[in-house]
Amino acid sequence: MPLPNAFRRDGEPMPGHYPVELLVCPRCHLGQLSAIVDPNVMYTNYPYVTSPSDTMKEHFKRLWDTLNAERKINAVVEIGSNDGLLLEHFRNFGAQQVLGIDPAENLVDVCCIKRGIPAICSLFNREAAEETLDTMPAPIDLILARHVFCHIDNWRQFIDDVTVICSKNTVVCLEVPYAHDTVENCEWDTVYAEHLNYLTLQAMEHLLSDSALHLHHVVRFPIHGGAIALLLRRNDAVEPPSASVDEFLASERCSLEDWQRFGQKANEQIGALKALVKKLRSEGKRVVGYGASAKSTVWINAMGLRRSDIECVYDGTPQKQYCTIPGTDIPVRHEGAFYADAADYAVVWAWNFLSEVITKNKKWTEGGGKFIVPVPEVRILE
Ligand code: DWN
Repeated sequence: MPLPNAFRRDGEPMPGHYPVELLVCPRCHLGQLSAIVDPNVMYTNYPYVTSPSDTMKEHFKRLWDTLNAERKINAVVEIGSNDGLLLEHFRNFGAQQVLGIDPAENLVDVCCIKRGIPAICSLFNREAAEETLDTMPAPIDLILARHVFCHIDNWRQFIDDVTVICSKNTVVCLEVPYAHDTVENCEWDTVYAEHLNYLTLQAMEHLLSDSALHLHHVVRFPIHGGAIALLLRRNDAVEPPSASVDEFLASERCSLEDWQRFGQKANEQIGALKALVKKLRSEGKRVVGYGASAKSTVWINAMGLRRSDIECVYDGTPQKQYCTIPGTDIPVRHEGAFYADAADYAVVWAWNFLSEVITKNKKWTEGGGKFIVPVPEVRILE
């Protein structure tokens, strides 16, 4: 599989391919990739920007309300701050001190220059942790890492480095895709080189058992197909853990058999969408993609489809437009051209924003266009 975000324009070298194989621990049912790609290769110049969609803005507000209720947020550090969109929202909600940490030079530029939010351009490591302590004038109330923790190979080192910047009152929030949801909804298209781990709470409990932090509170969010916010506190924190930790542990369903069924269902889904696209094309219908997500790279390469099958994929992200979907000859076109191009069918590879995509393209569907939604079952929205 090519790297899911290795979008290239004409003349730029095509990306390499990497094995994507999911291994599952028989005891804690943690999912892990068998091969680790150097994060510098994946993230130094990163085209993915946090979606500026209404769905994401609503999520930011929900997350702020949850975390601010846990502890009033004045000083917040975001690990994996991308282009600073979340920190800009948190500053508007009331945070006085904000600091981002992100390895993508292109995104840190936007964060610092466009949004005026200070950021350290680095992967999170001990050096970045120490620079954070030197940079933040006040004790840190919140350390936030959204969809970062499961991208990290050495969890123990990450927890140790986070502990360096934690005070007794600091809340650490790791927002991660939840393996329980990934398996239950057959979100197999989120299995790719960036996602090294598919987290279970059992694995988290095991990891933290001999660390300076503990699971303090767990909150579920619908974003990205189902995510959980793991709130960690230092072991000397005064407040006791909430009942949510035991409730989630008791209800967690992610057995070896579940994972095996997940693998079988993924292959069925790949075959189902490929057959549907081929059928529509044989009937002379035009088929495109909507959302040049990492998920679209995974689907299109797994199905082995070409431009003769999927004409193009539409996307609103400037860094992806006029590129090709990694590993294919399929062009990424500006989202603004979608209606005028008037394709017959569009596969929604931004299904985690489905309601928003449907709403913004009502005119197209009213004119006869039909969306195909690939998860959890391949289906045409009539
Ligand atoms: O963990 C990760 C998740 C959080 O984000 C990263 N490893 C990579 C990335 O995954 P993704 O690329 O699957 O993320 P999205 O946010 O599901 O991608 C949606 C794509 O669709 C973006 O390229 C933006 C695009 N889009 C659009 O063009 N118009 C999305 C919406 C909602 C739209 O209206």
